[in-house]
Amino acid sequence: MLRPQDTATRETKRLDGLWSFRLDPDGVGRDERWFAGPLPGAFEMPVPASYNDVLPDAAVRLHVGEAWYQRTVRVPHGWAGERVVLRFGSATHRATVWVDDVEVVRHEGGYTPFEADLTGLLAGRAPGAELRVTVCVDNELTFASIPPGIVVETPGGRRQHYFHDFFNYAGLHRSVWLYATPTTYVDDVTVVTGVSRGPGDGDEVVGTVAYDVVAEGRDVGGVEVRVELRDGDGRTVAAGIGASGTLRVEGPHLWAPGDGYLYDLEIRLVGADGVLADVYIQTVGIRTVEVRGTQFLVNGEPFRFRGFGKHEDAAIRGKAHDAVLLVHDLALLDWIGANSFRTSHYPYAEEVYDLADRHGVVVIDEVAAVGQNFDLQGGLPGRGRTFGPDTVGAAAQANHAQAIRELVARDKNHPCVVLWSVANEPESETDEARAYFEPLFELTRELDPTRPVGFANVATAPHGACRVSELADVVMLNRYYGWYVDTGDLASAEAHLRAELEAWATDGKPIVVTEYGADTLAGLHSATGEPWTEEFQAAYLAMNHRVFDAVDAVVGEHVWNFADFETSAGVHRVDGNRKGVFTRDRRPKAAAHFLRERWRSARRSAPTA
Ligand code: BDP
Repeated sequence: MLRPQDTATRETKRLDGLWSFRLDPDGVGRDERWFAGPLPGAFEMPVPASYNDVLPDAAVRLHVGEAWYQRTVRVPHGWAGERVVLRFGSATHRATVWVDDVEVVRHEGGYTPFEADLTGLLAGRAPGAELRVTVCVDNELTFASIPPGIVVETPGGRRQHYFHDFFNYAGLHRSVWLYATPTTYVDDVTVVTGVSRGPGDGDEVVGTVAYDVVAEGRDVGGVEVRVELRDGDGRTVAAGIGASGTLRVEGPHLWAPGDGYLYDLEIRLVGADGVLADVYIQTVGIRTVEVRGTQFLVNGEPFRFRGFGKHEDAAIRGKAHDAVLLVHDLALLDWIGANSFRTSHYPYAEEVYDLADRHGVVVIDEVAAVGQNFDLQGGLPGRGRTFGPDTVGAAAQANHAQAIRELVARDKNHPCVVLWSVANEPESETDEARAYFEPLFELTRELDPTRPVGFANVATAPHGACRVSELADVVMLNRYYGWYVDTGDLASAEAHLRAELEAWATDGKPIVVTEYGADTLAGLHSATGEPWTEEFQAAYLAMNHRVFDAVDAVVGEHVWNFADFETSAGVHRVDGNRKGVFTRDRRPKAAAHFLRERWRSARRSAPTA
């Protein structure tokens, strides 16, 4: 799905700011047609934001069910006769949208964009019409949703339980747009890049950019697709005619970790009369990704992942996309010497990938399939297996497949994305899990044959027991030796971690340790390095690194987590999860300085690895 863009033929209007908002605890808004007029009893709510922590009100924070947003918007006068689209960056976890009294779109899944074409609805209206946009957002998690959850009735009201370790923030977390395109328009583009040596002259590098443009609309039969690839200085380096083709770039400046060099692919639809029908610009990073044996190669060079599992999380804002935090977080990644992160445990805002592209930061892109494991914290004793007809079954699998489709459709053209993660810590040692995941791996490969696919394996399904990892190209392991097991006993932890990694290494695939970490209360110190202290976090990381450095197949280390983050209340969580290397407000703990030493010196010796 393309992004809203301002070009010679396109215009955008962002609908962020204060919207009217109200909860619907009794679920009456649809019957009472709250969309049909000004939202009754509404108060202000910023967009983008999670609604949960904006007000000091437990009823809002812990609300379960539907919540309503509304605002009016004027369609710019100059858009008369254009195709007009309303687009949501995300609505967590599902939404129904009305424009005036008309339902225009429904969407399931809290972390991918969706849109409604309003052109038909606007036909016959005077230019500059005012529209009432109403969104009903539902935060309920069920066995069918991605991620799963269960709502229980308690004396205090309905409560949402879930099996993942981050707060169930909800609302409109990302920008809402109204945008206009011509009625004949570029609907989609897919770009796949390659790198080869030039024919004959051994050393000359040639980049290839295979493109596939989908045009739609009224006069689509009467337009020709023309593309032009421009380098960072605006010079045209290749051009093509036709909806698909392959451009050759002699001596390309490759996109590489630490070197986010981008080209612009300008796509034009041109009518027989030479008139420009539409123009869209797609950024392109020329690079390759490949798994070969136990190596993960970017542009044919071994790449080692250094960085974090992150979250979209901040005080008050919850999971809102926030440009301040985005720029700050990427600057901190650079400061600490990290080269990559995982979008644990859901697709992040599109702006995050734009900046990662531009900064040469490598991304493992994860779908929101987290907590598909009833054995873990928050589990439901006695409920049996996670996957099955009465629990996470066919309906969940269909939603999971759709979430993968939307993830790939959204992020396929980002050079920063090098690996798809189809789940985090699912039950994976059972036949049911295997049957559930096999088609999802196939689907992901079918949608994108160019990137490896994996999932983050949980400690309770070790090598030999896990039935899903053989479907993966990369072994991704979340391990907490020294924290959840061998707590505080780093000598035992080291032996156990090493034994397990050596077992996984026999599979002959690259291993990325996608989580290792220890809860650490900033400011808590101890001469003897007790768990929860800053000293322990650093010693714990050092132990892990000794083991990683001794096992050749380990090609990546992602500390859990970049920053402290909010979770649901629980006896193992003190104001959230404290495994951050930075606090929630992004102050470094002692471990940050320790990691900085290790990762910056690695970067000095291999700047693009
Ligand atoms: C893993 C999960 C992650 C948790 C982490 C932890 O993948 O979401 O936050 O452990 O317990 O199980 O800190």
